[in-house]
Amino acid sequence: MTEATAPTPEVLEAVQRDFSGQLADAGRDVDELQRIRSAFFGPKGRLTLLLKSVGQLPPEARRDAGRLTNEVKRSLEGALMEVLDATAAEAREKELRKGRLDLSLPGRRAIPKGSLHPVTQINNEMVDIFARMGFDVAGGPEVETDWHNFGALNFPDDHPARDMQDTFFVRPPDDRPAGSLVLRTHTSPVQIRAMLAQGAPIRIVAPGRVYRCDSDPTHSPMFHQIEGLWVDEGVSMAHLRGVLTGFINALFGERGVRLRPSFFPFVEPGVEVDLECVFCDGAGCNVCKQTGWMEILGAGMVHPNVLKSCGIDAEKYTGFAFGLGIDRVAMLRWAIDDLAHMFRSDARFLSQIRGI
Ligand code: 2U9
Repeated sequence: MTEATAPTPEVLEAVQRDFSGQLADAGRDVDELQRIRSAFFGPKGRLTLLLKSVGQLPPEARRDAGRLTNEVKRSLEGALMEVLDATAAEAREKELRKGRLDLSLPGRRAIPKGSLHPVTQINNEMVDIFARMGFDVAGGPEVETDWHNFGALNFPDDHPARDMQDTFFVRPPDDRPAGSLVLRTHTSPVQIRAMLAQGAPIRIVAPGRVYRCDSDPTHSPMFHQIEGLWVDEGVSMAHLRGVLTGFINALFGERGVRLRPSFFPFVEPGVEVDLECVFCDGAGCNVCKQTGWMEILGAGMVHPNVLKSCGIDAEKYTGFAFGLGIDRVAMLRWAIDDLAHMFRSDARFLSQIRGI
């Protein structure tokens, strides 16, 4: 509807009434409010046209009519903006309420915590025990020369460990006699390299992967060893017994330890070390085959030929060495009955072995 008449007070009053009625009917309907806005204040809006018509009035009437029309326009526009602002604020509040956090809801299930592999856990613990006794940690290659793996360790040329059946050959012996390469069968070559590089005195442990052609319920073609070596003036079997008893007590608690004579080409004399069975405390059970003892490691006084191979004066220096299978110790520690569990990567098994 357009105003045919000039903006007299009566006309403006009628426009005001009409506006107020429409505003009340519109409520919070944003589309309707926008329609009202353009109907009254848009380019062809009723108040816009009334303001324009002021120019057509006789000059003496223009000032009052202009002022009155502007006042009405400002007041109606203000009223409309108030409703529009309130409507927008309500809509915002509604949105915010939708996204509000409900702190009383139960929490999400925690992401399962990972853990170190049992072999890593035991390895770390063993390395810590030896580190506290002053041993350094050494490492070396897993592919070794025949000399570092066997020759320097006093293995005779015809020793059965050098057989194809026992050792993985990377470069077989017939390609280049004496130039064969093998996957190391023990970590002893690490100590050979350390003695060649550093000489004596030396006190190191060498943890790592080793390989043997063996696969059955108690043997895996790859397993983990930790070996140790202490060479200095006056090192004796008493030091060997003291260090290894201290190690076993730190790992398994105070329990009986015994040494039995044994033979390895790289030590003389050689011993096998037993500890009182961790399952029956020496009473005799199925695990220890009723003996009350379980074998845990091998050791001995380093053979003079081994010291000589590494350029160490065997008249001046003596030393002891030891070796043990880390996987086997982990199995004893947690009463694991099958070696295959160690290498299956089954999270259901691994998650049970946590924290020592
Ligand atoms: C050097 C000199 C001597 C390390 C030794 C053993 C005895 C031993 C076995 C335990 C279980 C291997 O993993 S296993 O099958 N090891 O019985 N190891 S003495 O003697 C050395 C090492 C390095 C230079």
